[in-house]
Amino acid sequence: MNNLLEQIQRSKEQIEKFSAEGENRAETFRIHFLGAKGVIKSLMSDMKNVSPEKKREMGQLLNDLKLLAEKKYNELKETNLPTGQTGGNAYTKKDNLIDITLPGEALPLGSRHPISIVRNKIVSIFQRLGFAVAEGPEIEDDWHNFTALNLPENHPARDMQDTFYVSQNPDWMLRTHTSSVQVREMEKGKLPIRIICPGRVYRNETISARAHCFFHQVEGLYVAEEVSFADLKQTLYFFVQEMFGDAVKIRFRPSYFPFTEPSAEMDISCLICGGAGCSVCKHTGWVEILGCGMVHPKVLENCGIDSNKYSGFAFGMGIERITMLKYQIKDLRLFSENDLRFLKQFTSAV
Ligand code: 2NM
Repeated sequence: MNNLLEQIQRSKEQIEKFSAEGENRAETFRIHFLGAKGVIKSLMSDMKNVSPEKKREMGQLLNDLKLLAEKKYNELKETNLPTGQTGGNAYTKKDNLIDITLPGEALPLGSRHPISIVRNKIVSIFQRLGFAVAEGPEIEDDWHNFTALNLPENHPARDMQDTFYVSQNPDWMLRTHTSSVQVREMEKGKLPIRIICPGRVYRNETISARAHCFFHQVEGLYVAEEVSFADLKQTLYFFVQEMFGDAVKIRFRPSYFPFTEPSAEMDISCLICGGAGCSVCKHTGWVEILGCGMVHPKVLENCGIDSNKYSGFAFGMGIERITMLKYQIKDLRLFSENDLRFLKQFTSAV
C-alpha cells in the first residue's frame, strides 16, 4: 500500500527528470512509462491490492501520473531532432527550432572600380583586333622612360617639377607614361609587334579637379612592314565605334610628340550634345580623347629596329579622361577617394 504510493512518487520524479539523446528518445520514454508493459500499466494493475478506502486517492494520484507522462511524451515528440541530426541546444529547445530551408545570409558584394571597368573595355576592344597586353615596371630608368623615346636631355618633361625621381638614384623615376613598356617590347626584337599597355603612371602635378599625381593610361603600338597612318586611323575609328557607339564621329588635328612623326590628336564628336555645342565640349562640338602618330624612326633605331624595313603607329589615352566622358564625372579626385557612395554606382559584367 505505502509501497504503491512510494512507487508513484518515484515514477513522478523519473518522468520529470527524464532526458535522453537521439531521435528515438520520445519513443524510448513512451515504451518505458506508457507502453503495454510499462511502469504506469504495472502500477495500475497494483490498484487491485489497494484497500477500498484508499482506492479513490490512489486512483487520482495514478491518473495524475499518467497525464504527466503523456504531457512529457508530447514535449519530447515536438522537440525531437530531425533524422540524422544529433546534439545542439537550438534543436532541442522548444520554440527555437532552426528552419534549415531558410536562405542563408547574403554576403555584401563589392563592385568594380570605374577605371577598371573602362580599362577592361578598352583592352577587350583592342584584343579583338589582335593586340596583346604587355606590362612593365612602374619604377623606370632614364633610358626606357625618356632617352629611347627621343626626349632630348633638356626636354621640359624631364624636369624635376614633372617627374618623381628616386632620391637614391637620379637614373631612376616613376614612369611618366607606359611608352616605356613599349620600348622594352621593341628591344626584345620580335616583330611584328601589336601590343596595348594599360597601367598607372605618375606626374608631379598639383592635385585638382582636373589633375592628379598619378593616373592611368592605355598606350597602343603596332610595328610591322608597311604600317601606315591609314592603318592608325582605321584602328582608332574602330575603337571609338566600339567604345562610344556608331553615331560618334572622329577628327584628327596635327600635333607634336617627340616620339612620333607625324603626330596628331584625335577628337570625338561631343557625346553630350552630339556636336551642337555644350559646356562639356566648350561649345566646339568636339572632345579630345587621345594622342597618336607614326613611331619616330629614331625611336625604332634606339630599340634596335631597322626603320628602313619597318614602320609603326602608336597612340596613348588617359583612362580617367575616357571614364569621365563616359559617365559624366566632373572631378578626377573621386577616382582615388574611395567614397563608397561614388563607387557603388558602377556595375559591369566582368
Ligand atoms: C601618345 C601619343 C603618341 C606613343 C609612342 C610610343 C612608342 F613607344 F612607340 F614610341 N608609345 N606611345 C605615343 C604616341 C603616346 O600618348 C599621348
